[in-house]
Amino acid sequence: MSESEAHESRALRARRRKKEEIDRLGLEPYVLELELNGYTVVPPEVTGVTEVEVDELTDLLLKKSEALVGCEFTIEDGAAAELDFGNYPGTLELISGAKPSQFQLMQLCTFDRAFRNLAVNPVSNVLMRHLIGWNEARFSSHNCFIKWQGDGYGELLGLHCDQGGVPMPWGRHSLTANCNWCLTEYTLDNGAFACVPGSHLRHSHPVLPAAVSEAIPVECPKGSLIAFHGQLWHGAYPRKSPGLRVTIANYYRHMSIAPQDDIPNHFPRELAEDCIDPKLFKRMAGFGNPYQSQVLPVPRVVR
Ligand SMILES: O=C(O)CCC(=O)C(=O)O
Ligand SMILES: [Fe+2]
Repeated sequence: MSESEAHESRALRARRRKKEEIDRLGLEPYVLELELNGYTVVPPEVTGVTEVEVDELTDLLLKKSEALVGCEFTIEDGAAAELDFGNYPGTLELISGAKPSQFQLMQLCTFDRAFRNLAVNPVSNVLMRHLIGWNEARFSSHNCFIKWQGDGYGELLGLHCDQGGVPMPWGRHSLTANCNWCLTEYTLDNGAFACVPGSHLRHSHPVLPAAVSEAIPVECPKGSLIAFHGQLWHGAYPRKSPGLRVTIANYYRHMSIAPQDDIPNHFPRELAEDCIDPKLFKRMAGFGNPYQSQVLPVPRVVR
């Protein structure tokens, strides 16, 4: 078999495997939405993540928040004390100059097996591998947003593309893609995800402020998964109601893109074994990159 035949059969194998997985999990309608709109909302009945699991993830995140911030957190009432970020200007808040009303917890897969199990959820992984490349998709980072009543990202809704750091021109390929797991119900007043449907086909950064009037809230029940393309124009509406919006963002990348969190080199291997699908976790983590040592042989002098 020639090298090009071997390459082609690998690509064909990946395509066949992808189709089998999409069919097996009943994901065709969600894949079509991803293609058309750049995002899709997958209900808990389809992801297989139960309410008990959602509550367990939420409890772990609220406990971690309490440990880091120093006061109790509940979904109904939010933080039990007034919080102050000092002069911290936020990240996406910077676009509008809004005062931050959320914080992020990072490296979730180091916290607990429950987060590692979510990271290898078969439905989210098939959707991400569909967008990025069946063999080429890898984890980028695993984060959580804890958001309360306030200005959110301000008037411009923090609209951005996740693959914004990739040099232009962008092709139709998703070089990064994202899974937002909504651990609390998303409504406009609760501070829902905002996006411009179909904007991933414009292959550009959002045009502001015009994009704000094109944006829509993505409203969905607790436990839903919002999966989206790296070029989708998105952000979020401010939370107007009391209490908390809790979201896990499991972010993926093409293997040619640097990870946000250096999982290949720094994630503890023994933790990767401790989850429901260690094989998939290790594959998506991208452990074992060659070229960090003398991986190829050198010839020896003939005597
Ligand atoms: O705050 C939000 O809901 C938007 C999150 C976001 O931009 C992301 O996960 O990439
Ligand atoms: Fe984003």
